[in-house]
Amino acid sequence: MKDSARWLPALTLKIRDVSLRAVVVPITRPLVTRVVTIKQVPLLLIDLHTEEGVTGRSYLFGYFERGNAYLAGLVQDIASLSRGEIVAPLELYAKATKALTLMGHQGLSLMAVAGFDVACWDALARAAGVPLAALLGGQPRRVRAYNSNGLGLIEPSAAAAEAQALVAEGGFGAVKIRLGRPTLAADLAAVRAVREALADDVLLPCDFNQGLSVVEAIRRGRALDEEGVYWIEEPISYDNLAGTAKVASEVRTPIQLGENFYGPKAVGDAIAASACDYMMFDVMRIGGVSGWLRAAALADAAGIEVSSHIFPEVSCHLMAVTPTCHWLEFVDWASPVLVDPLRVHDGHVQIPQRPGTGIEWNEEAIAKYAVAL
Ligand code: SMN
Ligand code: MG
Repeated sequence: MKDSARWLPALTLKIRDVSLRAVVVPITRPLVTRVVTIKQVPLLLIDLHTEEGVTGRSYLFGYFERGNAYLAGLVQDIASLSRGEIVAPLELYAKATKALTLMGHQGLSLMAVAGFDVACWDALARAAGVPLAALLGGQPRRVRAYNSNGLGLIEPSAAAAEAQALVAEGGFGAVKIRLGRPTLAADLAAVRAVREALADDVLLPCDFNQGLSVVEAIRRGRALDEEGVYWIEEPISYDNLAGTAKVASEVRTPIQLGENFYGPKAVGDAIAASACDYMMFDVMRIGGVSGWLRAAALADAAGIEVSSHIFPEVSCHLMAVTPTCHWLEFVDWASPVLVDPLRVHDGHVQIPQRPGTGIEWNEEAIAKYAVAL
């Protein structure tokens, strides 16, 4: 046994292997966006087994069914590489990203590293007997959330009714509307209908899902400056930082970017480019818990408020230790396969008072939604 292993006996876990399962889960409110229509979500469920009998859990979002299989191959490779190692997530993260260097530091390889990393941190928190937020030095508190289920590119009257229902579902203080209809007039009609239907103090961020050109983003952004939207998310292609910086300088409403940032370096690049006013991290793309902590430090240094992107079960713990914590994005997409889905009350998600992230698989549901890998 290594010295380091003797110093912290409670946290000494050794990696045995991972088991992976794929499910396709129906969602209650289908989401039509500018780039994709989501009616069901393919999830890759990860169980990280240790020699000590503690199991760490996480899940990845394959986006489409084959996506799960691509990710699964990489997660298995990372697990084989890590077999017999002590669960020291920062070291394993470094080792895995190094091993995948020639596959690239972004995209699928980083998503797979992230899935493995979250499972490692979950295992550690379970071994320590504390919620992940507590292991990271925070408190398992309540985190302010917006309801991001639904409110896609639908008719204005339907959007207005859906927005009211979404607020009522958990006393939410904000809901997000997707934009990027064929015309500015159509987007404005939807925003006005929804704004009208909501109380003045309910915030209304909007999301273009990268659908516009720089010129069109400035045109629509300036029009939205008059409509009471809280932020404008991904107006143009996510990796056009100079373009987004131009949009941000021409539009008064804060520009939100980040669900497609791959790793902390992307955060540094966006800060250097003054690309946006707000940031949101996706735990799968930012590099798991390890990647998030570093990304959050960079955002803090730049004075940028940080929200989360999907994965609310893990993100709530990370938001609790993010110095510039802003809004948690709440979606219930993974809820059907969880024993105890997140609870929302008064517009806040309560971090589960259980060891780890709180993710426990609902085996019956998994059997029902299982698909081949
Ligand atoms: C979104 C789009 C596609 C999948 C998940 C989420 C959206 C969001 O951009 O930010 O909620
Ligand atoms: Mg988005």
